Amino acid sequence: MNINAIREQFPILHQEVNGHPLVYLDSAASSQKPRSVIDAVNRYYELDNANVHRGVHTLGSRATDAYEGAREKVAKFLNAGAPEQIIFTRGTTTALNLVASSYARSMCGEGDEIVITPMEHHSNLIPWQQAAKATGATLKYIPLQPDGTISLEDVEKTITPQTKVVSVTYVSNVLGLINPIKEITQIAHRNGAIMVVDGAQSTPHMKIDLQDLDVDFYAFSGHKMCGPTGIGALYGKKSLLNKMEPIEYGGEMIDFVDLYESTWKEIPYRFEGGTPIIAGAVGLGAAIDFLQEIGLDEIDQHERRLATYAYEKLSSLEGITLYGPKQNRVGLVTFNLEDVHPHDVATVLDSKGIAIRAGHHCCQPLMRWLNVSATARASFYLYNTEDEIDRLADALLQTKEFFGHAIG
Ligand code: 7TS
Repeated sequence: MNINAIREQFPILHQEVNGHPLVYLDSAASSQKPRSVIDAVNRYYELDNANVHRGVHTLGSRATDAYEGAREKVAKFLNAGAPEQIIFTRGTTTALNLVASSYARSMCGEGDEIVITPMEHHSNLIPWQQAAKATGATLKYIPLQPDGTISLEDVEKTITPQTKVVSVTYVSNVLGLINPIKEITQIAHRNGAIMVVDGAQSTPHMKIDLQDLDVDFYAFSGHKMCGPTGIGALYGKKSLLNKMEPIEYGGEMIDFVDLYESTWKEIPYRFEGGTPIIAGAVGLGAAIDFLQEIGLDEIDQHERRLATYAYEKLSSLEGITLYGPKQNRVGLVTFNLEDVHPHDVATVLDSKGIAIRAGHHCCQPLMRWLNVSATARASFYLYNTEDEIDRLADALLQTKEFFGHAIG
């Protein structure tokens, strides 16, 4: 991977922030966008913009082709099978809410179980809490090992024949670890449960093969993988999607409407009520082209190298605590500096042009499990370099010294 050539393609990276060259280490929150994605969205608005699936005019056909072409790209990118198994949504949050509201609420009842983990992002936790409350099902958690990983013995113990849904994140946005999704899926299926995967932090960084994983639903966001905000998707197995009721009603999703009764279109359209996110889908398609041209395996390896480098570099700092396992981690490092609040760490780093995230990362139960109220997190993507990690480490050293003097 030629990092300089890649960086050249991201206009936003070439600026100074607070008098220093920008070091963007917050891609787990949202990634930056390459010129090709920005241009694809602009080009769509400049040349092809119209509503989809209705007009007989030329722009309407071009817009429809662009939108449906993006769906095909997503399906191929994830090895999803058929394009109609891809439902465009606003992102991971909307996709997971769709499964929890439509599938889980109609399939779960008293005595049934929904199984998740304490490391879930709120987007993969609250929808299941609410579904459990609405249906009388029991919400159960696979416990975490001391380093934050989950063991397959615990998965075997937690999932039972009463379990209807298991929903787990592929990659933790705090611990940086990769969960054994294929194995958990097999255990879920053996017990007659369906497997839902939160792919928000995996899709941007590693090759995903949904047919090989055999998961039932998979959710992800475009904005974390070089695409625009406001677009993502839910993948579902056809047999399950065909059984599901829409959760939004209106234009685009109907077949026949009468005064008192209506029927729905086939999948995926029945889940895409209203004018869809056309320009967003076009941008997502361009992001997929961009990532595939570089190669997901290359990106994955580059990030693992950065994560290992960052883990080693940061762990040599005195008074730092790093969270999550040392091995098998993707491109992020979550940490705390002794006696310095993570918000103060992020503020000092920002003054040096370094963007990291501080807070609970939408994982309050996980913060409680870690026994902290918040952490700092540096997250990497294909455009980050080892030099930038050196700048992070130097800035953290200065932060420690600054606060050490302030306290002392
Ligand atoms: N699931 C995981 C694992 C995530 O990391 C996020 C966003 C979401 C779901 C929600 O994605 P959205 O696109 O629908 O918002 N995570 C983060 C983060 O770690 N910092 O900011 C957003």
